[in-house]
Amino acid sequence: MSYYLGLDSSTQGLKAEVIDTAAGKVVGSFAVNFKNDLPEYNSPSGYLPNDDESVRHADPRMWVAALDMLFDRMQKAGFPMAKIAGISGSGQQHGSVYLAAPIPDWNPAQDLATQLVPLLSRATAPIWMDKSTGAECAWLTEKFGARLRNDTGSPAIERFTGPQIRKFAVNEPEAWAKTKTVHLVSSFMCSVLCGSDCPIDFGDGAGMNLLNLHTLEWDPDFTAATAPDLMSKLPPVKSSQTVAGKLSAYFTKYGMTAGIPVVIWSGDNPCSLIGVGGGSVGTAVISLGTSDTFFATMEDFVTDPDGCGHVFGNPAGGFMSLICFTNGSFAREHLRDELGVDWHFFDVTACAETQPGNGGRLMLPYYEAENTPAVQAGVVRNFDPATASKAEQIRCLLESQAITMRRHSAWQGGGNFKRIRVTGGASKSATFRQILANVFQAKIETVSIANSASLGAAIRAANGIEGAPFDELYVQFCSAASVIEPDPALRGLYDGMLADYAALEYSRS
Ligand code: XUL
Repeated sequence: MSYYLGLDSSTQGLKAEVIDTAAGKVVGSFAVNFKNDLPEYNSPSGYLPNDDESVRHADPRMWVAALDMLFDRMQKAGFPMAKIAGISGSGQQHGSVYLAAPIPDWNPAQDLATQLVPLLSRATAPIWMDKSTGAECAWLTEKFGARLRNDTGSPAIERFTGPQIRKFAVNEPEAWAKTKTVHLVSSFMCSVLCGSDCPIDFGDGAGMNLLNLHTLEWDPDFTAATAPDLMSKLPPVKSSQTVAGKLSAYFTKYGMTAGIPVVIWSGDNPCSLIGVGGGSVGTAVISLGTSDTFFATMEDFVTDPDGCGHVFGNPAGGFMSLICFTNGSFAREHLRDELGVDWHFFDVTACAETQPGNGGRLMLPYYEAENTPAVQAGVVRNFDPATASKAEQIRCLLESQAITMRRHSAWQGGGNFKRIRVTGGASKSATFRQILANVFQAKIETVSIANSASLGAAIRAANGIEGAPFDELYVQFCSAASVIEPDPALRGLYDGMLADYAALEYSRS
């Protein structure tokens, strides 16, 4: 019997899924929530308060305290910890941890958070929500132009780790000089498990503006320009199937077996791609969260000519795309509050009362500054909302969100996916799923496991350790829970609206 543990160190907490590959089922799901379980870190949403709204840093002690708490919880719940044969993990992408000393083999007499303090060269870790590196991005763009995008898969992006490292090195040169290692959240948590520094994988490494995706090595020009001596401070970068190390004996206090293999961690989006069974060509994934993300396995390495999308390493080999739409559930919640309706009206009644196409009504739903395309906040409609019913305004938002996803995923085949798997809170809405099916003219499938990143990590552990092929693991753990077929009669309608949407976008820029 082989149990594999997948961990997900996410913005709001730490989650775990354990899979049994012999029985083909999930045998345990556990979680620690930063707001409810670790209030002493003053980070209810996963980051520390800051007077500057653009700055979003987290306390890395909270991440390791969550690890102690999670394992303690699993053991106290009677979970057979000794049956875990291997571990991998997923981390919120782009966040970075700065260490002045190597990760040691931990002393079981003290907790992890206490032992971490003397190792840190920077008390806090910038996370993916940080938007404070505009100047650094401008500098890197000026220096490298399109080369940055062509070689790393992304233009300079505020939340990406390279610009974040540069800001720290320029503003705090003494602390930078003391820094011996810069970890991502993923490689940091993996190192904590192993009690020694571990590498970064191609999936998460590609979110740094530092990894050359043609050579799959740290790019000497980008690293040299980003910060002094950066190359010597980065962990090695390795394939996502690498066994990074062995579990530290520290964790035997939770009943785990010292020395079991730990597969290199990856980013949460690469792990989710695996967790929803999307690691091979042909399936795209839409994750409907605060932001909506669209990601897919890529046939070839291509970059977004508009500079909005990203390319990351695919943990199953090759590459994956990722496009992030800031105004996802954020916009849906905003409109729902504005109209004063409940979720049942929003998710069910509104679409039942209106027709596909909705009289051609479209909107650019930029309730807050949008990533894709990169524009300031400001909602634009091609109609006067005073002339439309609440139901028509809601259908307009959902159809516009589906159309912008199709439009901005076209660079990597967005119009041609025949199967799309949807996850995230808003994927519960069957009407939104039907709109997505019609706009993309693709089957829309849901999956039964909500925590796709931790499930993906567990699958990656089974693949990396047992050698179980991903396709077999997808059949075991990622089957579709529901399928919605597109209505082929609506193809022409939405092709036309796609062109109208593009015209509306141009009219704004
Ligand atoms: C992706 C990104 C987010 C974080 C969330 O580029 O910034 O999806 O990974 O955890």
